Amino acid sequence: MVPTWRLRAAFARRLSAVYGAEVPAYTTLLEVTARINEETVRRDGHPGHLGGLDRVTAERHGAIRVGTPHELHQAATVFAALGMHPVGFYDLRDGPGAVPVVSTAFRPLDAEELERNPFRVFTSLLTPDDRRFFDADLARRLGTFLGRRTLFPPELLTLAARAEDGGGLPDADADRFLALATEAFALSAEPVDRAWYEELSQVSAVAADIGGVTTTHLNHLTPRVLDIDALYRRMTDHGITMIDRIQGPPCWDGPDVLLRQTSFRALAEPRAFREVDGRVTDGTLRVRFGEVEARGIALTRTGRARYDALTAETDHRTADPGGSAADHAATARAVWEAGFPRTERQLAADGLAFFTYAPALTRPRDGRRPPDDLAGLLDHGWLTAHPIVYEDFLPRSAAGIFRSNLTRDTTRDTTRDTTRDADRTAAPYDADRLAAALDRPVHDPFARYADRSFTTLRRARRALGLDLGTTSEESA
Ligand code: OOG
Ligand code: NI
Repeated sequence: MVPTWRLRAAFARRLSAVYGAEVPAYTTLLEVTARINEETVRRDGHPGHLGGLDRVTAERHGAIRVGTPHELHQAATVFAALGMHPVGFYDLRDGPGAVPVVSTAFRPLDAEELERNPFRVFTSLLTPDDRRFFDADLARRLGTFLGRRTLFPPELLTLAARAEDGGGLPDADADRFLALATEAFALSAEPVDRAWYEELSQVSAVAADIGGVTTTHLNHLTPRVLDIDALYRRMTDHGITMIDRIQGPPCWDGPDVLLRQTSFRALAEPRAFREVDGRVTDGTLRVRFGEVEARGIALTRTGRARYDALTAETDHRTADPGGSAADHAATARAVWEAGFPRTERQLAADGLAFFTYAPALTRPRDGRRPPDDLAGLLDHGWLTAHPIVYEDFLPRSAAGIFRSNLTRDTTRDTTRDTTRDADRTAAPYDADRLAAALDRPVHDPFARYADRSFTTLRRARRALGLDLGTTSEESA
């Protein structure tokens, strides 16, 4: 019997092998990442602080895009077999990098499962009923096209359901399931209908990538690196063109929080096309790329609000379009130094980040009772705090990642944002609508982190003989 987590780890490995064969620059990225991780461990010691080295070495996230709620539901069935569940709702349809999708991330929920293998897949759903992007006629034709295709064969879905029910699969079935699941996300050799793909590209390259072909495919696969600034320089030295900066928090000497990501631009890949006259020709498409990420500590809602405010402040100060990437980095660092705690202890005491807590092994023996507040408990050595890794994504970085790889901007009619004509407005999408399509709950990431933090804090307080009444989500 192959248990769920082994299926997940094997699936991540197989996808990585397929993607490496399809996109050679990804293999270079993996090599450079492994080298940087080794060097970082040698220089700074074992990084167990934010996940063990085994976890980090195997750690990947993928990104896929589907066309209909039905396809999303099926993708969820496959991921559930791998112990990956929908967490978070991301609406990427607004702002300067708007793309016509809403997204969630499938990932393991529990700490032990994450440590075994944290494979996660950022999954986006096309929104053809959003009239700011698609007119009614195009939406109808998209619906017809998408309704005719099958992304996931019935055998795969049957095996997936069995794996979910049984918490794994017998060896032979496991192999078959993994082969079918991997194949579902490989690039297809099926010719692309040139006229249809082009028509959708006029609206959005992402719409064409999703709705212009009869299959789905991995859009990118992302390893985790321990020093993303070093990686960015090294990839540039290798002659690989990176996007102009690292997304997320700046490089600074305070705690690593949330997520920092960067990528190299999409490369031209050979694809077959079917022309209007029926001929099949060779061509290229530029949609798939390589991305790398560094993960830090999960922030509470208050911490996240602080992060968003500092990001807005940085934007404001760097609004001058003539500024270089180096100016941007220096400004961002200055803004953070003025506005963000410099230590993990301060993050914990201010309720800005999530930690697990444990009674200190050697506690004060001065006869005094432990203080009641978290800051006091940490300062006087009663409790130790261990950071919780951020396991999710950032909508702004996601939009930046999408956008950086589009050759052409999305056409979105912004006059339709506020119009009263129901026929022309943004289609309402939220976590509930996504949950209905999935027929599964969409988990709230903050609630997951808070729950874990809370449980350990309550246990630690009980061990110190303190009451449990004063803990709130934000102090956890
Ligand atoms: C997904 C973009 C989001 C990330 O790392 O933020 C993402 C996509 O391009 O389909 O993967
Ligand atoms: Ni990504």
